[in-house]
Amino acid sequence: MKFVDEARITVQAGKGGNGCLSFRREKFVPKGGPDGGDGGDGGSVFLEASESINTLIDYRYTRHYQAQNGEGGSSRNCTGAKGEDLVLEVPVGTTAIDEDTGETLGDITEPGQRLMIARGGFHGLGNTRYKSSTNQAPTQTKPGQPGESRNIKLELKVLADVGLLGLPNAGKSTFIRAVSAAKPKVADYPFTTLIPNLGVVKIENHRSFVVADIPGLIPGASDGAGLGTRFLKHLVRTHLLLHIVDMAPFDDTDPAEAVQAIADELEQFSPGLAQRDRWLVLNKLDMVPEDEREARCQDVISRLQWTGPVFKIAAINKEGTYPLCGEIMQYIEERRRRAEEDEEFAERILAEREQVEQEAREHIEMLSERRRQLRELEQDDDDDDDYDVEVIYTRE
Ligand SMILES: Nc1nc2c(ncn2[C@@H]2O[C@H](COP(=O)(O)OP(=O)(O)OP(=O)(O)O)[C@@H](O)[C@H]2O)c(=O)[nH]1
Ligand SMILES: [Mg+2]
Repeated sequence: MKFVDEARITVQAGKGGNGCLSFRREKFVPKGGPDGGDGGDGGSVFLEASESINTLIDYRYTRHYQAQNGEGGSSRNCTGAKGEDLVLEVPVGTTAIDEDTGETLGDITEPGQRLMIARGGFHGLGNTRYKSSTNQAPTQTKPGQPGESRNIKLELKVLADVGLLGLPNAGKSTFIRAVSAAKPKVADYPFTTLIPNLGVVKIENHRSFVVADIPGLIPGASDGAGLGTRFLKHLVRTHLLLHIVDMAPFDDTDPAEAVQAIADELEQFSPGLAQRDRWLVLNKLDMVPEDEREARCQDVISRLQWTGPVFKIAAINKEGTYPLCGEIMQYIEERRRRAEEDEEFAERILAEREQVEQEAREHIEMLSERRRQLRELEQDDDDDDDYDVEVIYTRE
């Protein structure tokens, strides 16, 4: 699922330093010539692509960015120092748009690529520059130019790093509300979420990941029951799946059976996706009396013979969600790092993705083929009806 992450910032490049008005005054040099130096250029503002950032969330918190001004020139023909450039790190894939003109300033597509989004002001000129044969003592100087100022919209198409799985009502949307600024609808009835939505989870500066909340799955979903499994295709590119389990279902569904049912649907949809790392997130523990919690969790874990990571949370009051997000962030960073260092690992991830993509496509095609056949059958049934009527008619 492509989701556009946006941030609006204002950038101000540095002003150029003013030129200096000065004359050489030394002992024995009563009428020294002009010696006012030029100013320094103002610093510019750049975007630079970084592979270690994958969302624009930091730019929603700090919105104004200013590069340094150039210093003014001084006497003895000293040129002022150039203002330092300001480099803003953004994820690969970011597009910068000038909000006021609508003009696209550029796309950042390669790691390390730089794009200037506000040019620093040109330096001013000192009076030395104006010396000529006819003017030996110029008093003219030029001030530094102002730096460019722009309102910039940053846009990034993000993909989910983490996918949420679970029965309807398990608390998937509540979880995404607890950990991100996304506000999907939450309600105490199944199928509240009808379309997938994404949330960006910020751990700290430059550390964030994206979670996809998809509609709940029910047994038979891979055959089209409920809203079906087609939304699972949005999880193809995730690194990790969180399996959210309602530990206090009002209809007394067995949580272990609920987990197994979803795992079966996942397997039907794509065996490759079923192999992906999946963490168990036992939710709504605020509804379980404290002295029963451990036993109830343990019971589910042992009946599932679950050996992977397990987290115990109450999404509604954010209990346990912060440590979970910390672990997710670490896991994703670790995978990214490994993919950078270990070529074989990176290739394996790609191959797995392709396999899942292929399986997802085949499954979705199979379902639409089946629907087509069903429609044809219904059509045939209609024909039969017509036929029956005809027979009755001839008999009469
Ligand atoms: N007590 C309690 N209630 C919760 C918790 N998490 C979610 N709920 C409630 O469970 C109900 C379902 O939550 P949702 O977040 O809408 O569930 P969902 O998994 O997104 O459901 P669908 O969108 O239908 O698939 C809501 O009434 C939530 O308030 C929790 O930790 N504790
Ligand atoms: Mg929901």
